[in-house]
Amino acid sequence: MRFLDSGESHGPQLTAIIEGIPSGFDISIEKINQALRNRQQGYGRGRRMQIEKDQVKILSGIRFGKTTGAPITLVIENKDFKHWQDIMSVDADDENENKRVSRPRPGHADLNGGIKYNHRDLRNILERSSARETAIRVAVGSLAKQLLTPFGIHMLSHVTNIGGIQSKGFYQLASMPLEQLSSRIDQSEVRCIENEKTEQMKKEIDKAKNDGDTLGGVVEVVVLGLPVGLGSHVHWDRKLDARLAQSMLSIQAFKGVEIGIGFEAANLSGSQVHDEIAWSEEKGFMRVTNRAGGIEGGMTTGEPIIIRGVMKPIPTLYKPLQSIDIDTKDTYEASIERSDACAVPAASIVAEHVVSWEIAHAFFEKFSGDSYQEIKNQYQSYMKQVEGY
Ligand code: EPS
Repeated sequence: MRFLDSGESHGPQLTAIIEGIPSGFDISIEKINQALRNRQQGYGRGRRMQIEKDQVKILSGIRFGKTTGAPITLVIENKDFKHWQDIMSVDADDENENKRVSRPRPGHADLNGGIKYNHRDLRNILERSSARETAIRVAVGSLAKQLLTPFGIHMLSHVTNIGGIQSKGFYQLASMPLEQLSSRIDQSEVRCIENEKTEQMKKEIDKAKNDGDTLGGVVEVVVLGLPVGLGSHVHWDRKLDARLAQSMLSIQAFKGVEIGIGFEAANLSGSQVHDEIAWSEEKGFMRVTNRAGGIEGGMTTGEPIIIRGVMKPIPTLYKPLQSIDIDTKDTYEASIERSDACAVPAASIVAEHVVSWEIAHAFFEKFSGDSYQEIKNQYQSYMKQVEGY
């Protein structure tokens, strides 16, 4: 299973081609569109989100609501393209020297990308490094998520920190039923489970916005209903925790990842960190606690996966930061007209969907086949084997 995506932030569209999806899986376009709507929401977004109305178009690989086994093509139109047609034109005659971007923004890919790809117009870098690309990755992840639903695998995401305002994580919320968690998260404008913290986070965002500044934060994703043994210990590149970390860090502006208790493990002794093993007739093998966050030895333990990612404050600021013009080499103060003050709530949706893709990838590596029926047979036979272990 793999996918490639393409598209510029202000170009005509984002496109993904997904290969290796078995046949016979139910896919709901409405579920993909709901995920896209969720990604567009969240307190702290800028004016661009009033222009875009993300909706997926499926151009291949699905007929009558089911996957056919052929490559699946997804497209999301950029409504803003109509304002950028000249600047984003493919036609050489439309090139306009005056519209060139020569001032790299600190914290962005602009300068490194410009030097590496030898562009004198930094728009060639910023258009592709933009977080607009996360829209198509959410669409791909939503499709992947739907492939896992028949096997009882579900995921949820929320925000646990914005600008230093900390809220409860899944460890403290484990006793709350999934539906209740989910509806409380969806009701919060910043996808935070605690009402009081939601208000505090919104105040921090307002403050940052008034100061021409931006805020980052922490998002957390939980995956439930996993079988034991997805991923593997045998090769570095088959370890599920390593793959999840890679995909989380591939989200624009993400700077760190924690699995389970994460960095807190440095402050504790081994006996306080590792999860004791138990067994019961009804449940088989299990862990008494889940500090490992559902992965040991690069493989799922069968306990929920708990993974967090930290997003840096968006580097496109109204407040000027010092930079250098690549043509004149003069110092200037970089400031920008339009940006999000905080996109952490949106990033929680993105994190949930890149995790969904990675879990589906590992799932279909373990249970491989060309059709739903073939995969279901394999899954059931493995679960029987696990039960008898
Ligand atoms: C982004 C800058 C802003 C965001 C954009 C990501 O876009 P613009 O420069 O057009 O105002 O709105 O996010 C999205 C378009 C999106 O769909 O999330 C950036 O530089 O990364």
